Amino acid sequence: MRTTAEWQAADAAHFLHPFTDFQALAKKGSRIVTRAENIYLWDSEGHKILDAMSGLWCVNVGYGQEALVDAATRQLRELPFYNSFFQTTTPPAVELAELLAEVMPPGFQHVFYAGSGSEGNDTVVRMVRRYWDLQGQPERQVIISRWNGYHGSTMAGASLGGMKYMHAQGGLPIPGITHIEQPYWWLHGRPAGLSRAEFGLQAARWLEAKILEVGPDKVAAFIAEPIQGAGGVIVPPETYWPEIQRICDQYGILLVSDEVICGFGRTGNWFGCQTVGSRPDLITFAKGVTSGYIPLGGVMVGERVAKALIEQGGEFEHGYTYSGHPVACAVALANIRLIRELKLVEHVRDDLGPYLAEQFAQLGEHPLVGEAQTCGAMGALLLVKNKATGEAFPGELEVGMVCRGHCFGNGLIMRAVGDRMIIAPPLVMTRAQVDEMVALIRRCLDLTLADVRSRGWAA
Ligand code: PXG
Repeated sequence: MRTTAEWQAADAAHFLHPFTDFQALAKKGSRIVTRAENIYLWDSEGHKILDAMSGLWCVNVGYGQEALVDAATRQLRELPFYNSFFQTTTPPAVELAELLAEVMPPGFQHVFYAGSGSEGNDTVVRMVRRYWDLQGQPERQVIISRWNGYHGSTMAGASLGGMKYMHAQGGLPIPGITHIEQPYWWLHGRPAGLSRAEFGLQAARWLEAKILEVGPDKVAAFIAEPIQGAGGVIVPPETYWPEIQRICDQYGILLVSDEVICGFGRTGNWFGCQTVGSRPDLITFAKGVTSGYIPLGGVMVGERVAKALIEQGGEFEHGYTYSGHPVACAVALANIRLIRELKLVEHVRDDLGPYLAEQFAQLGEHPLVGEAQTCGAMGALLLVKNKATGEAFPGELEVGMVCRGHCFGNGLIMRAVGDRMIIAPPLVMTRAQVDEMVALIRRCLDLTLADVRSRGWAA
């Protein structure tokens, strides 16, 4: 076995990591994660780490689930690959399509497979525009999405996403994609003196204003995450989604629910749209569909779009080599069956979610925390300079990164999105493990507070 330093040297010499300053990482050296079990990781130095991010929002059933390993190895022996292009199919791809239709909200009977969430959203763009072509309204091209939404890193995914720093590299967004502001009450509603409920309606009506600005006959779809994930676990006010649904219905535009993070139990229902009460036409999924054990993504296609594509569409000129990959589908089957067997959706809804909400409400009392939010098995703590006034730390101080450093140092993986410290632990997490995680978070908040005080950043 190589030493940590040897792994780091080889890593720096050859591996360009995603979303990374290559030179800075080469200087610092990567953390080498070598194995995992349940909700824990171990690094090459033997440190045990509580993974409160489920890998990258994906390991819903936790690490080390033999049923998934068995499904993969069995399928690798039986039929490691065959395509689904030329009028062929494979048993795992068919069985998974059937099972997805069972667990999806009513009205979803068809799936288009991709290899990732980004690819799924590329499919969404193609499919939405094709749908309107088939309706005889080819001028309906524009897709509306939100600033600080995340929809992936391909050309279409990054364009749909509202990360300006991504748009700045590569000439994005691609044509026909436009953004509205996000339903982030703390940032946009609170300073304006609006209640959460008032702000939720206002934020939804930004969609209506944008539709009217673009021209209702030119708008194809609205895409959004039920709860923003990578944007910082931003839970919208309860008034937001019903109003979004009303607007989509009124103007006849398609609603796309990007459930790459919210899908497969994360919010305490099978899908986030069930938690927020929306009725999407298309659902993008990835991550939790296989608990990240192997890549798979795709789009569930609701009745309205499926009918047009099937009955009027002729050939749909789109697909990927790995659409319906038999090994990925076999793992997804085992994963979804395990989610059912372990009753993980119910566990999040009735036990883990409520308990986490209680614990986060207590963390919300910490002097450094301005706002604590959870939804099912995801949560965020906003770090503020002044708890009484809600004054933020100046962005350049990167206080979230300071806190994240303390988390790493104390065996906890928590993500920093600006000053929001976020978690999305494996859904198998027990109450005792929540206690363990919350004690670690509290310790890291205390260390961060001491740190920012000693730097003179806060009183
Ligand atoms: N949609 C959503 C809602 C996502 O969260 C994607 C699409 C793209 O999926 P792929 O499989 O192409 O990565 C995602 C991915 C982060 C982080 O830092 C989040 C994601 C990916 C990478 C980093 O929180 N989400």
